[in-house]
Amino acid sequence: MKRIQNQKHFLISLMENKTFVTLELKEKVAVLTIDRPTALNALNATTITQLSEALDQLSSNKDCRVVIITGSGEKAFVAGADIKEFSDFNSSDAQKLSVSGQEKLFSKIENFSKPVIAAINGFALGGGLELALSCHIRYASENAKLGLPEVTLGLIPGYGGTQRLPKLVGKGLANEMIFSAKMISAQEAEKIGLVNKVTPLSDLISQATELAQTIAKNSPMAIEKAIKAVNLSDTQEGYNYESTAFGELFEMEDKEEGVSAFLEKRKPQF
Ligand code: CO8
Repeated sequence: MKRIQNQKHFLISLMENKTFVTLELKEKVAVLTIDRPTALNALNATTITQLSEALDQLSSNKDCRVVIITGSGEKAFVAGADIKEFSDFNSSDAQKLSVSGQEKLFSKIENFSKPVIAAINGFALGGGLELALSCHIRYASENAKLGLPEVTLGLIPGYGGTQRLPKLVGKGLANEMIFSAKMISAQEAEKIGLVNKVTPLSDLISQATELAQTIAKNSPMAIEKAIKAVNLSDTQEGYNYESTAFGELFEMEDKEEGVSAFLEKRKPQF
């Protein structure tokens, strides 16, 4: 693992040889960039492992409050799982790849203790859209195209797409996207709630960072519990968790600071 210090920010290159992910941490916001432009940033096993390791580092790093995931270049966020890597797999290999990807990366992101924002800077297809779906918030650039083309390969989404997409856009629209394999534009994605905001490509990272910095001012203890509560939405367990977490926060230091600051008419320092 290679660490490069520069004046403005801290750049960590993950693994000496094949570095497919870079991490930049600045003013409490980490940007993870998937960097395999010749394969349109497709997710091979090494990239999944490097993303997973970067998240583990950020999980325990108190200087990081929010993570942004994006792709390198101007063409693709991630054009899917690496088709070349799994083309010869048998049933058991494929199932293992799906399960290990979910554990190592997709579920890890969804259940991460800090907000993760996908900055979709181009194609988000198959496993690439599934990666964005596992993030807590999605911003997209005007040139982005989103879709789940797996059925054109005789497959179905294997990194949680059949589960997360219906929750976000409803079953009907999810079925249409999955069965037709059609790509939709960033603007259509915004209309159906698949992305929160569409920006010019040149503004994508700055606008995602602006949101991240707004979030970073708020209580990390409360946000961690909010992520968990929202992830449990639509289940009875979710309502129970929300009440329990709400109670627990009353005995935590961030609530003391937040409420005191309000009463003293000043900004809280978390
Ligand atoms: N995997 C591997 N390589 C890829 C991928 C990919 N998903 N996408 C693009 N590439 C490569 C191309 O092969 C090409 O490489 P080369 O120059 O060596 O031939 C390079 O990237 C550039 O791509 P194109 O020349 O095709 O670029 P175009 O601008 O003509 O087309 C597209 C762009 C439309 C994005 C096109 O590349 C494309 O259709 N890509 C495949 C998209 C796709 O089907 N994605 C879904 C993959 S399946 C998946 O994600 C399953 C997830 C669940 C897995 C669960 C575990 C098993």
